[in-house]
Amino acid sequence: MKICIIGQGYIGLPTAALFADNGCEVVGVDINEDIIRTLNEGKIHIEEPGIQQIINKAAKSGSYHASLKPEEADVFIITVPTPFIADDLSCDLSYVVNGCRSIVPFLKKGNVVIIESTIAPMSTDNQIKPIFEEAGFKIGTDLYLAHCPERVLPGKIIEELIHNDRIIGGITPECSDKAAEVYATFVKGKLMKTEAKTAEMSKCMENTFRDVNIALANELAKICAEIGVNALDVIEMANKHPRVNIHTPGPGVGGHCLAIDPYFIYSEAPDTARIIKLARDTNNSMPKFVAEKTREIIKNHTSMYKPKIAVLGVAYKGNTGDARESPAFEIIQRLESNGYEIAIHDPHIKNNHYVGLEEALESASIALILADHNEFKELDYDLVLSKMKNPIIFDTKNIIKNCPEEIELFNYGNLYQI
Ligand code: SAJ
Repeated sequence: MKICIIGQGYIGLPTAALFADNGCEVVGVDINEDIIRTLNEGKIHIEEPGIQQIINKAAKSGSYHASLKPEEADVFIITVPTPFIADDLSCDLSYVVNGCRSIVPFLKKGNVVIIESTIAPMSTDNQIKPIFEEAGFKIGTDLYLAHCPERVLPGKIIEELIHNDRIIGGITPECSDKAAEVYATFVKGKLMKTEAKTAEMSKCMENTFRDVNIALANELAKICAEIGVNALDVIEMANKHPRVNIHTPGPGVGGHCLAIDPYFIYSEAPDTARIIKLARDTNNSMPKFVAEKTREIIKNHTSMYKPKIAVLGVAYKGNTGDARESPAFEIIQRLESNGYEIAIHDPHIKNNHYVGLEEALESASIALILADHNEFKELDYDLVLSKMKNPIIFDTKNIIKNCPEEIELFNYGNLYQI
């Protein structure tokens, strides 16, 4: 089976790697020349465990190559980004539509086309199907079209691609059958067949469920800071109830999924999707809250003339170099506009403006933890004590345990004590 995958990003590349590793011939297509060059040199451009080894093996055996242009194949998979349109918060399908148009000249009868990108409910029926029908294909007999959303967690992509259950949303039952056969190549989880619109809504709702629950945790943290309760203790106690699972409050919600997908539902039914929108607004308010609390800590607990803030971590997710939609950027920008000197350190992100841990901590008034990297869970406290005069840590990810007494620690458990 030959597979052509449009988009070689966080999802397209690992998917390509797994098909190539399981007996398929794979061409990975991307519009970015640098990415194609990097991949054809046998290197990968994302930080994700396990992929480099598989790509090395596949490139050697000839089962994988990267290209700027699609090629004829049996199966076409679209894994391109779907941002939202700022004006009305709707799903921007332009990359998906362009990807679909780009494969039309290479399509033959009997091919399978799968959209993996997260898309708003009804997109496959209303916007994607017509592209192939206009090209003369009858869906369900000449061409098999399905929406099979990816649902993997960065950092564990390979494991989750193989073991997670998969939603297979065909335009017709025949489309679902054909798409399921494709994934049966390597997926060990269940292949659950359904309609395209159900698959679209399920995927958007999975991330909305999480976003709404995080918003509840963030709201709890704000209420506790206001009325003087330890939010972290509350969460620990409440979660001992067998049917309660309060999520973890943090600096806001980042990433390309939770911060975006709920809008796809909201924009389809704005008058009805009220909790969904309120949750987005609550999570979007967290960077302002963190910046305000940081200012309060500095004001009440330091006497420096020109305070310096060491920002530890900008990635939206711990132990990855992924900073897409990270709330850290708004926090940094707000604090910078207040005139603070900011030194940024993120051991997982290469950036000429970022500095090493020692340099970031040097004479800093406060260390502000914005990412739950393992490096910060086990901070070198001797270094902190030697570099900072009256060390204060504001841990917005609630990861610091066993902090020495000489360091003043703020987290969502004691914000009311600022
Ligand atoms: N976060 C909190 N509190 C929590 C959990 C997360 O503040 O209790 C924050 C994180 O710090 C991060 C953001 O939420 O900024 C999102 O992180 P995440 O790890 O929950 O999710 P993503 O966006 O990396 O991946 C999600 C996953 N969806 C679900 O868990 C329902 C993944 O399975 C999806 O494949 C992915 O979205 C996607 O591509 O849609």
